[in-house]
Amino acid sequence: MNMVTKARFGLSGIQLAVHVGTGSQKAGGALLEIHSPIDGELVAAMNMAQAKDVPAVIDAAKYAFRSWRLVPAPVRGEFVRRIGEKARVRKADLAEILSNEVGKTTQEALGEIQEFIDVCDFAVGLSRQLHGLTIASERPAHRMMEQWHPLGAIGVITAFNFPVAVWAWNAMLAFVCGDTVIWKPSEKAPLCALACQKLVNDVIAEFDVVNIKGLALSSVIVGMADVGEALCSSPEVPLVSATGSTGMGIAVAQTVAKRLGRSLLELGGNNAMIVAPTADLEMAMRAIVFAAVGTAGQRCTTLRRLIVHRSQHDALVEKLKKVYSNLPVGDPRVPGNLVGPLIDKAAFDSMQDALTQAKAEGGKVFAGERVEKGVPAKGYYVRPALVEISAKAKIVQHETFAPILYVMTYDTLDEAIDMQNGVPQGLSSAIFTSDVREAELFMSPAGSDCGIANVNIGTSGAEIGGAFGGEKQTGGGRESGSDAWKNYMRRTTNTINYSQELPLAQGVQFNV
Ligand code: UN1
Repeated sequence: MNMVTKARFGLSGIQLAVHVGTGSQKAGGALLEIHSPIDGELVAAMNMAQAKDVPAVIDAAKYAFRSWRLVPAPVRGEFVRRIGEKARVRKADLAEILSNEVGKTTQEALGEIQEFIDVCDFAVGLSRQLHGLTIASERPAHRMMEQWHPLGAIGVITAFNFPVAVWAWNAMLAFVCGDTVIWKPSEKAPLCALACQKLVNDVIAEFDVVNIKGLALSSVIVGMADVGEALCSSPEVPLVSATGSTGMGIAVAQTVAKRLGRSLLELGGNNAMIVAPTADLEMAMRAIVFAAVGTAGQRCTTLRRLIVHRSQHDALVEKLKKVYSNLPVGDPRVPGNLVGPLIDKAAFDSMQDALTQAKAEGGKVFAGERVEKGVPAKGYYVRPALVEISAKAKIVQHETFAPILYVMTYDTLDEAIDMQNGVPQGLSSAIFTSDVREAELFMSPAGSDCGIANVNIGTSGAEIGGAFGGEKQTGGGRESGSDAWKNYMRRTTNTINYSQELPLAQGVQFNV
């Protein structure tokens, strides 16, 4: 029930002043001001929801679930198809909001909206493939099968850096699975959420296959941690999918586990790439730069550690320094600029703190300073940093959400794999090699311990078709493609007896 009270920038007709959820009260929480990271200007202000507003939103989503779960899955797919159609038509508008709100380059913002469109397509196909198994029964004239049923009103908590794509990975799958969705976006990126909600609301209003008018299939609650906490602690919310820092994920996991709910976590990454002796350096260099400085280092898949074979180290570092010196840093809406601003001052400060610590631990820091010339005033623009450092340095164990690339050397692949795996996080990883044995070893059980292990491409920019997520402190969840849909459903095992006897399993005799 957040009302945008002010909104700047040409939203080309996406009306942001939407009521969210189904309640009629205006949110009465603190005023949230959204300043664009591009130039620090105030772009919108709205009152936030509070924890006490959450139960009404959950009730509405639960009420909607009772009908939505009975709509045939392919019809739910048609609903998602129409969302995807609207997203196609409004791609440029959505990308504009995204770029203004979180500071992504226009190209990357368009890419994120494309990810939304792609996952809609994926979910439409899925709506006819929510398959269960049939299982051979040990008893005569018995049949066993599994069915997947809708789960309920689920919570989706998203981070500022991929506010649209990550919601879409969850929500589009959840919709075809028959769930309803309560979305708590980052308070740093509520406008994207409101724009997406508007799009979904339009599809609901126009839907003519079954009547879903007025149903809260999708709700957005803009608020602070108390709102997330209320969502996580409610036994009415069977699943909470959360993306963000490891600290936030631990809090979510503990709150949800206390009531034995399910959580699906996609948390911090500390992604590494191994550059082997046979790597194509030119290709590796392009992959490294996109992965390390794209989105100003603010992806969970951002390349943070480069593990280079000693024979390649000097040539590669020299190439990288040249490229880093000339990276076009500036207004992300200006074509050609590749590095936009950091999200806010706190992000800038934590980058500087990490660089100070790296120096204290013997790291050789190249660049990383604030850029103030030729960029909009008040934005926190930086020149991405390269840091030559030992893998043993403590700072290397941390994910700093900024463009810092730690560079280390190795001699044997086993040593490189140990370095790659030797951090608490386990999201994405890559190797550049032309040696098939090295590539296979890297992907084998003795290789990378991450959820994503790539060969001859970077760590970021995953396609939606694969399951996305990682191990260890990354939280273990898988979203988006493959069989991630199973997270959003509950499984029932059915045993059906079509005989006139009542044999017991395991041959147990129990003669009544
Ligand atoms: C994230 O940073 O939370 O693989 C998601 C990627 C994007 C998604 C990133 N497709 O980099």
